[in-house]
Formats: sequence, structure tokens, C-alpha cells
Amino acid sequence: MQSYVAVDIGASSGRLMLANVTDGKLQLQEVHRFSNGFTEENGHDRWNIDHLINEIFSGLEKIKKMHIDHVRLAIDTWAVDYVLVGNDGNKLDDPVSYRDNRTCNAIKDLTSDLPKEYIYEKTGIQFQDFNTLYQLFTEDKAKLAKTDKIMMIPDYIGYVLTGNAVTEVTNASTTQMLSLREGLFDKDLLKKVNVYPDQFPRLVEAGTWLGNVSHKWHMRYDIPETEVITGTTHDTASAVVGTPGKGEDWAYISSGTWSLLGAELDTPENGLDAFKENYTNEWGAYGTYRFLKNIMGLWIAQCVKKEYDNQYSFADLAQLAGEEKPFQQFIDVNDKRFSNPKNMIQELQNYCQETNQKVPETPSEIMMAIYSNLSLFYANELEKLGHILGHPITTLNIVGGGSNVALMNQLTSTLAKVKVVAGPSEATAIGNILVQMITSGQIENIAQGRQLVAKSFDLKTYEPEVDQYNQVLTDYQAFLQKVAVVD
Ligand code: LFR
Repeated sequence: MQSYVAVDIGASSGRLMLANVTDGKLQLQEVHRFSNGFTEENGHDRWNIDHLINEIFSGLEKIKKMHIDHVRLAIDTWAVDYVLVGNDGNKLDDPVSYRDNRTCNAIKDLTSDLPKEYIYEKTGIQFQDFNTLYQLFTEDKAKLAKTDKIMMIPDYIGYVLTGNAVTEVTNASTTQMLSLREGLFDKDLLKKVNVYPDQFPRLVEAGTWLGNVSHKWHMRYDIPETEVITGTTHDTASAVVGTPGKGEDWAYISSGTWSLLGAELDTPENGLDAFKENYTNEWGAYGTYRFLKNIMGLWIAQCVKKEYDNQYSFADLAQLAGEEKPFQQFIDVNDKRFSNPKNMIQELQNYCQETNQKVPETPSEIMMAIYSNLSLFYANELEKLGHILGHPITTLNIVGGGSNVALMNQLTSTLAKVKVVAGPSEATAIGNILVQMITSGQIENIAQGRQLVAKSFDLKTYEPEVDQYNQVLTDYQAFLQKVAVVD
């Protein structure tokens, strides 16, 4: 029986999930979990990439102890961040986090002589100041000149493991430097940020063999023989593959640190409406596109949880929220101020005070403010998504850790008047595994993979509660208009 390992690393934690197919069902087991986060080092918020790599080996050692001698493995992580590698093949520095504030003016500066419309028409990618394009724009020029290779985080990890370097497209598309038309890095955009096409390892599709974990690692660690596949290296791309969507009119939310809300498309949608609403066309597995919007997501809850000294679990926090009435205040959860504040609770409270609304004080009030406003934001975006795509969304598949928050699933269903199908919460690891199974020839395509997911995991369905909160969404939309920042 073939064993697969998904190395799935998000902004707050990473883990190794071991998988196989038993009795026609996909079985998943978490064998190792470790923390992730950025800390300030040399003036910037940086990821400790060596720590992440060491943890992968610790996880593989556990697998070997389970008497598994051979595995296939693929890595997925968050997007946009990169490692600069010098001529000696070693990293020049720890990678800077996309939440570092070095790029806060970069969109304005870069687009002063290169219109946004031009960049969007070329790339179809949303404007986020943390995109690789703007990070490279603010990068130390001397360091860039010393850079032999620029590698996205999961590609770099794959390179350290195997010695082979590639640039996988699902993640590379988030750089905002790939040309939709040519399917390659866009020379003009690269020039604008002082990098050359050959500084990126060759582009590959998701589902490409990378190589075996190098001999040198076997000398140091007691690990199984490990064949590395370059899968959907972007965690969101993996999550979409692992979403059991059915029919034509479904949308998804991959709900983790971020909530990524969108639809899977066969052709990019980079027209004026999509541009105005800042929707993105990230490249997916097997020629698909992730047409989506980034929403601040559970990051807000993760920060709050830490600020309460982790005395509550996420389940506790959801229960506390349930003690309050929803919609006691409106919050634009995508306001940049929530991206990396010194103190999230304080930031939420200041926001409510500045907008003359009830200030949430207790953990219950804070949590309900977060969940009800995320649901409102989702419902508002679903309406826009339906408008841009030219058909209403009838089913919303919510996957990822956030799919466990029943309260939010129900509120979203009612506000957006859609059926919500919640689960699996492990969609990212599952999508990572499905792509490995396709590469290995164990299943044929995504459709077959999704059938396997639907058969293997319990999904919960929520229907709209009739006549509840009819006016709330309209009032929220009016509120967003009022507080909108024009740039
Ligand atoms: C989710 C995610 C999003 C990306 C953000 C930053 O984990 O990968 O898709 O926009 O992180 O990389």
C-alpha cells in the first residue's frame, strides 16, 4: 500500500499528515505538528525556515518509527514569500514575512509609472501590497545582485530536501509576475523590480516529480526512503483541489489564517469588474484558476486567542461567541489595520469607538464581533462573485479549520441565502495528497479525487434560516461604502 505524506505549513503551524487509501476511503493521520510564526530579526519580521525544515525531518523520523520505509511526499505552504539563494547554494537570509511593513507604500510607488490596469490585464492577480512583486521592489538591491536563485518557500524546502530546484506555478502565480498570455514570468515586470528570468528556477506544473530526499539527510536522520513530488505547493491551491464541490454553481471558502473566497474557473476572469473588485486569478492545478478574494479570516481570532494567553481553545472561543447576539457592530474585517496590529483586541475596540459603535469588551463580545462580521463579509463577497461570474452561487463549500465553526457556517448560509457544505477541515492536506495520487496514477483526475473526499469524510450541511436578518446585509453594505478608503 502506498503511503503519502502531506507537509502542510501555514502561517501559525505546520504538520505532517500521513495518508493512504484503505477500504476505498482516504485515511489521514496527523503524525507531527509544530508551531510557525515570524519574529523580528535584522529589522524585519522573518520566518525561521531552518526550524521548519528540521521539523519535517522530526516528522519523517516518527513515520520511520511506525515501520513505514517508503513514502511519497509533497510540500505546501502559504504564498508570496521567497528565499534568496546565493551562488554557493545557501540562503542569503531568513525570508521576510509578507506581514512585514516594508511594502506598505510599494503598490503606490511601483504603479506610479506602470498603471494598475496594465499589470492586472497581464497577470490577473489582485493588488495586495505583500505580493512578491512589491516585496522584490523594496528588496535590498545589493542583496538581489548577489542572488543566484529566487525560490518560493515550498520550492526552497523541496530544494533543500532533494537538491533540485523548480518554480511551481500555483504558488508562482501569486507573485503577480506571471503573464497569463505567455504562461511565463513577464519580462517587463521582472525588470521593474531588478530581477532576471533566469534567477527563477524553471517553471513546472503542479504534480511533477522532484526527486528523492538526498543521501546526506539519510546520514543525519533515520527516515523512510522519500520521493518528493512538487504538488500544489500553494496551500490554497491544495485546499481547492481538496474541496468536494459539485455541479456548476458552487463557490468555496478556504478558511484558515486567511479566508479565501472564490470559484474554480477554466479560464481567467480579468475584466474590469474583477479588477474593480480586486479579485485574483491564481493558477490552479491542471489548468484551472482560483478566482478569489483574500479575506482577513481567522487571523483575527488567532491573534485574539494569543492575547488571551491561549487560555481558551478555538472550540471554547466559538462557544463563548454563541452567548452573544450577532451584529452588534459592523467591522470592515479587510481593513489593513487588522493585518499586523500590535494588539488585535485593542485594534477592534478602537475601530468600534472611532466608528461610534458599541465597543466589544468581554471575550464573548469580541468573538461574536469577529464571527458575525466575517460572515457578513463573506455574504457580501458572494453577491459580488455571483455578479462578476454572471450567475448566482447556490452552494458554498467551506473547508479548513474555520469550517468547524458552526455558528459562522449558519450565519453565512442565512445572510447569503445559500446552502453551506462544511468540511473537510483538512482540505489542504487532502488536496496535497490527491495531487500526489494523480501523479502516481492511483486516481485519474481532480473529479475522481473529489468523489473520494465526499465518500471519505463527514460533511455538514446548513440551510438558510428563513426571514432572519433580512436587513442586516444591506445595512452592512451601506456601512462598508461609508468607511471605504479611496486609493
Ligand atoms: C493562505 C495564503 C493565501 C495567501 C496568503 C499569503 O495561507 O496562502 O492564499 O494570499 O496565505 O501568502
